[in-house]
Amino acid sequence: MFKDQKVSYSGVQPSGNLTIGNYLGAIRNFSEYSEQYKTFYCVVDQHAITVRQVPAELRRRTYETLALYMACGLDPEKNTLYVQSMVHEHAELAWILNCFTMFGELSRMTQFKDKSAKHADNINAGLFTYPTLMAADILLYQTDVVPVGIDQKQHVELCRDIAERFNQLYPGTFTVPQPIIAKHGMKIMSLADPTKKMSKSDENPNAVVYILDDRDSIIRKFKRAVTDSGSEIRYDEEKPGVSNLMTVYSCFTGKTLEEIEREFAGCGYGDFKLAVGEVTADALAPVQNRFAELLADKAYLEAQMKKGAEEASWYARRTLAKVQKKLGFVQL
Ligand code: ATP
Ligand code: LTN
Repeated sequence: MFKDQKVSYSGVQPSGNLTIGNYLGAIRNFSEYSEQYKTFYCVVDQHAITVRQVPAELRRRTYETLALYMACGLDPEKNTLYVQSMVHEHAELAWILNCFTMFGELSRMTQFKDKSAKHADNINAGLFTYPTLMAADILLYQTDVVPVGIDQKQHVELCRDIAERFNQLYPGTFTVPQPIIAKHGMKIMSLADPTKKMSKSDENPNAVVYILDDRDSIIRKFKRAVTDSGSEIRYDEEKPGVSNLMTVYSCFTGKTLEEIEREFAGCGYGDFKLAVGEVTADALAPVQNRFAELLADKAYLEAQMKKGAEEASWYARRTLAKVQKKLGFVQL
């Protein structure tokens, strides 16, 4: 579809306030592709309704997520930034892909198992088929690379399997995508329980550092972070608390784990936690300032949403038409 240009595609749900996990594991890495790839970054509101949302909040967060994409450095002139529900081809292709995805495959998805345990009163079919909608997102744009945190690798691998299965039956339909997982920051852990992923829908606000938290809250949350027994600043998988803080420090400063160990040799956890809080607050300050400016201009954000949806639709329409033709749907 793009001749010599490769395609990067990713998405974030407007299901809560975005965290430093979303930033370091995903959004910060999106702009790496802006120059050489054709890039599509989507606010996946249709995925968000697989768990109950308050409509006014979903709407507000959709604007906010789009503004955060831009505040994190994604220029809407160089990247197609858009909202999933504004491009109806996603839902249409998802239905088709449902017919090429096995019940057993979907049953094995760990996110489905986790979310159905967490929302036991609402294990709906959308939660189950969430990965086929995600596959539709990716495959509509003939995507080559999908930058995501490691928790999404399994979904991208399923998307590859679906694409390969479809291509075997109908050759030459889809590009088979690769997941790209950031080396550092692939999985930032909760500050309250460092064996759990930091997640924007966590009920404990102290477990999570939000991109938009003010400086004092950031520093306070890191000060209270659960650490392990001992006092040495050393990366050790047996010590997930301090190792997680070292990962965050490394991501925001660019320093290696060895450099950090040397820098904090002889210091206690207290000093180190303060330093992690400070570098995080410093790194997020420019993003927060730009976000505030963007959010104040709703008309601009809406114009960008419209432009993004028009651009995305142009590509999505072409792939969907190709799929429909291959399947034998009558096209007038
Ligand atoms: P939810 O809690 O609603 O499931 P989430 O915080 O897991 O949300 P998503 O919208 O599902 O966030 O994810 C957006 C992107 O951020 C994905 O690429 C995901 O892999 C990445 N991501 C989410 N949490 C983390 C984390 N703690 N560390 C690294 N990457 C993450
Ligand atoms: N499932 C992803 C969000 C998502 C996505 C995508 C990511 C929806 N569609 C397409 C990459 C490509 C998540 O982060 N929970």
